[in-house]
Amino acid sequence: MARIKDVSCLLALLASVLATQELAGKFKIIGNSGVGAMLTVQATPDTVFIIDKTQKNELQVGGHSAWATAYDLRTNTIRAMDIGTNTFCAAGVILGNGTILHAGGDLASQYPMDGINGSIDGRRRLRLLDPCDDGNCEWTDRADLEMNSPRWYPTLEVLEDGSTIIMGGSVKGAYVNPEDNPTYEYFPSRGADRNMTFLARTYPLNLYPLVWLLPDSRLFVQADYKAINFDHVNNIEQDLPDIPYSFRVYPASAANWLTPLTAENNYTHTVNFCGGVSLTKDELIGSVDGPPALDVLQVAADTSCTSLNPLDAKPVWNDFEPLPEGRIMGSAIILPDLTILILNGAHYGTAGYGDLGSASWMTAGASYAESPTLTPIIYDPKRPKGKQWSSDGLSPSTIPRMYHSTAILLSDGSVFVSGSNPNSDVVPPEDTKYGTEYRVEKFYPPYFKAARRPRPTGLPDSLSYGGDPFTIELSSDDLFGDTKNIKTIMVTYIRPGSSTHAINFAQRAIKLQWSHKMLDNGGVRLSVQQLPSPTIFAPGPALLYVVVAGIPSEGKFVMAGSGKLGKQVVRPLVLPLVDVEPSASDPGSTKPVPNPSGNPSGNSTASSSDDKSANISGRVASPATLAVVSLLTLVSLTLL
Ligand SMILES: [Cu+2]
Repeated sequence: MARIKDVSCLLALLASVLATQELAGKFKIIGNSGVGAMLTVQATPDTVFIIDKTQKNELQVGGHSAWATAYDLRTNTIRAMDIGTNTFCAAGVILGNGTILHAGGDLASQYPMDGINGSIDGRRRLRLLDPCDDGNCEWTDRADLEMNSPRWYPTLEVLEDGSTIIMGGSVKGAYVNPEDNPTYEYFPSRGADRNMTFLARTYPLNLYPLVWLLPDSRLFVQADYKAINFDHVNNIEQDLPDIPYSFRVYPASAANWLTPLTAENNYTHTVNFCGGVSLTKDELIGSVDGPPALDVLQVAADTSCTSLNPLDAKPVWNDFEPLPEGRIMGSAIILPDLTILILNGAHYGTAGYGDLGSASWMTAGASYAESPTLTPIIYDPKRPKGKQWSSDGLSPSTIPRMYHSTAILLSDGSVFVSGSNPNSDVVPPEDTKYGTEYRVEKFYPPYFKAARRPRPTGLPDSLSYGGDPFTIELSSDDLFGDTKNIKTIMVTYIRPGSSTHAINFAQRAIKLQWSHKMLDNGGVRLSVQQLPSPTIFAPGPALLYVVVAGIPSEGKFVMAGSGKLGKQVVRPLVLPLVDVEPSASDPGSTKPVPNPSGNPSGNSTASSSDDKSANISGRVASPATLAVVSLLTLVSLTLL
């Protein structure tokens, strides 16, 4: 009996492995968010926290409609969470101590709701959550925890001490900024609001300014067609060239990301924008609180992609391969193999929505966007020109993800895709073209083809700034039985960020250098560098992956820095010792063969296009087949 039970367990395991392999490149509907997923964030292994605006969701909590849930990834079930203030179009980050901060929002219940479903003015509110997987954490949403001033559509970016800057926003909601708040402040507070000229100069196209922390502690900031490097401590703005072709900030909502930071690219910070809306401010805006000045449903989304190194001596915008199809509201997700996935969004229009009937051209319900971009696309700069963007092997979603959609990378390497609600309240899908969407999907990138994922051991719980390397081990099976795969190993550390409005606040990735030593059992021990500095990778939790032959391990949430807010200890970075190449005749060799790059995979975005490791489909098939064969062998051995 025991043997039959073992066999059935193995067969069940094999079936589930094969079923997951089948999902590579596809979407799968996994559950229901309970509330509109306007913002999603994950900071513990098994739970995604979801925040909506105040609206009449059927799900109830505390005697009113819920507008926040915790989504359990183990069971695909939700728990309603009680937030009393209006969270409409706020922003979120994970602070350096692992606490989630959600800041800003809109006026109390300005939408057609009954008193029971009303909310409190959320424009100044700071909501905090110490995330958990056991169902025992709740949002702190208290009147004594507020910002200096009201902020609807503010931007958050985590700073090198794990605190956050809170930048800009509007005093109240509209299509674009109707009543500017051109100031910034911090959490924890550093005192009164400080004026920011750039925000005044980019009004009214300055909602959710696009911001990244730079290695010199300044911030790159982009809004309207303008960009600056911003010394927020001394309030000094350095003008950068205008961004070409189209505006990228909300409501153009171009896909945007920071190039993964690697030793090969010298941790050069490169900001990237793809898509958007190629209109001038005057063409787009009639009045700041009215609908767009023209029929935006006829305005095709831009295809251009452009990037900038803000700290270059003479920064210039560099075009790179355009998108094969124009896209607004695309969410750019840095995957564990450091390719860039873009999904969600639309072919025409802009972000936002209006009151039905407020413009004669409104034929997509309340939505200012039309024609969903259902097919995801992956950018890999190591592929040949003309193929760097590719949807090969990727299937479209069946669910339009229009305005108020979200996407975040999960620890298993899949992407949690949710939201879409270009409506002022809950509207069932049967009542309008783009209704309130509660269905949650996972998108499975191509590496899910693998039958087995690497299972590194010895992953640390935290990374320091500088200091000695840490040690991890991979087995022979983790190398898919082939020591040649050692040269493909990447250790990547990714902060998925907090997703809202096609922005993942604080998303960034770094590739860590390593050296290796063969073990007698055919495995390998890696010595891996710590983080270079808190301005390059700010404190707080992020996912650590080990990628072999393009197949990532499960990511582990690992704390960057001390786990506390405040100045971080930074020590000299000790790089891993000179690498030791494996030798076919002597796998345990310690022959000191220098490794010129310090990391043999060479997987930086600046790498040459002939690096075969970039070919995802090519590198997945072999190990996947091997692993299925070994599992089948195990099954047949058990049967004997
Ligand atoms: Cu919004």
